[in-house]
Amino acid sequence: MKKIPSIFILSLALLASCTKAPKPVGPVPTRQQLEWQQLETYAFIHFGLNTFNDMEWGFGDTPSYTFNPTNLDCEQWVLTLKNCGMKGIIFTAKHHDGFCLWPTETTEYSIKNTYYKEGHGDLVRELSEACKKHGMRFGLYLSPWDRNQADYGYQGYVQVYHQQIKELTSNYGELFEFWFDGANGGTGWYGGANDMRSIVAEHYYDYEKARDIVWSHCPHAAIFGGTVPTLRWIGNEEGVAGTTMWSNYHPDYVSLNDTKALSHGFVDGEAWLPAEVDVSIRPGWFYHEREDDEVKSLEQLTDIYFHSVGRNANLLLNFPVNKEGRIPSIDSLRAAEWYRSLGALFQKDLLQGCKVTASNTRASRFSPKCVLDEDDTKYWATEDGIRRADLVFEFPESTEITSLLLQEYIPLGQNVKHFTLSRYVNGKWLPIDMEEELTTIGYMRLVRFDPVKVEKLRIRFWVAKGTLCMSKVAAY
Ligand code: FUL
Repeated sequence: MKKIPSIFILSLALLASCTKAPKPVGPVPTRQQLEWQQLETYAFIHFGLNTFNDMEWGFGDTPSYTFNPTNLDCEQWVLTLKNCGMKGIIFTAKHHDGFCLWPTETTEYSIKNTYYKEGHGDLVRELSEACKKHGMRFGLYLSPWDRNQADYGYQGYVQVYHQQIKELTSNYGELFEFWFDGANGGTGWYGGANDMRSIVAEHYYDYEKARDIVWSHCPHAAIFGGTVPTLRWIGNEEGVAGTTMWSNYHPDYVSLNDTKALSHGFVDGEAWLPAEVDVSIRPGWFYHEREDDEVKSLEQLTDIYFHSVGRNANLLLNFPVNKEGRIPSIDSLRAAEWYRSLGALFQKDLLQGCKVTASNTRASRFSPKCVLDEDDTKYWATEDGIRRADLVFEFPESTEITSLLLQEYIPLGQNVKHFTLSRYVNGKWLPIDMEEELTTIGYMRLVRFDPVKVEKLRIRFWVAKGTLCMSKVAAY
């Protein structure tokens, strides 16, 4: 038999290995984390006793009868938020004051003891049903800190807290996210004691058990806060993620409130812990009439979008409900204007119709054309070991662009560490000047720049942790 040259066998082996999908780089998202990331924008609703008493952090002694909305309509909330592109709502079932907006069996400090529906109201039910009716995801915020409970700081309260989680997760259908707030301990009414209670949150609340209760009823819920979250806080309430933003994180840092680490993540983090940017459309989280003229401007909201969703994080935008029980029209009109303006900006992908080439391609099924289609299971990938490569888009005619969208194929991890953009005009490659550094991409990176004319656009990926895998590139 004729001997097959070993170089031939080697080439065949290389070819076979390259038609296979690349190996993941570092930690990868779970299916639940991936679905959560794809939500991109959803709303917070802060409503409760604070709304009626012009407070942000009730002390725990405000009489429950002061909760008295006159024209409450959960469908108005849902339709308003749907109209500005929100995919879900997270509702404050209980804030730090301990007042419960559902008829819990754990305390008398609840909606049962108000004039609302003569004590037969249940806002968690009303909102969950309105969300279901209009195809909106539903999630809950339950403050661990409770300034009303006499037992707060002692073991008895932890059982109450776990019982509240059980009531909320077992009676209102599927939840997409459960929020354990990080503000913990301090002064409060505490059943009349009027004192100061300090706790060590990581140990006190038994968050592993709390998580298990959530998942035993709502197995797909993302978890914010506590010791075993599936996502992390971004480290500020201003609506800004770091320009370098890894979804990778060091497990040892989960319980530390290290704001720098939270806003940037870690290039070599061993866990997948994507970030959520929470920010209010007004200065406060709860409604205050005096803030009616401080609703964020279109420009501020647009910056927030680019600095959150555009930097590999999800945006949780808060809408306070007013004393009537409605989202005020100033807020809803502004948010709708913002959504329309984003829609106009992202209306037409100018890369559609371009010829796309790459300096390296793994195999035909990982062709650079994959970055132009809408199928997020397809991606352009380089051969094993190739961590530096170019993607070039050739326009049919000179075209003006002002922004770019990039997405890595994150089911295989987050990979890109640095990239640059250049444009080809009059026979020369020129850099596209950028205000922010172009480091990470992750699930999504949006970059804005002054309008430039391009005949060709080049994205140069300079450094990556492993094989490059890009699922989408678009220009506007
Ligand atoms: C913080 C709370 O103290 C604020 O009142 C608000 O609920 C915000 C979303 O989280 O920790």
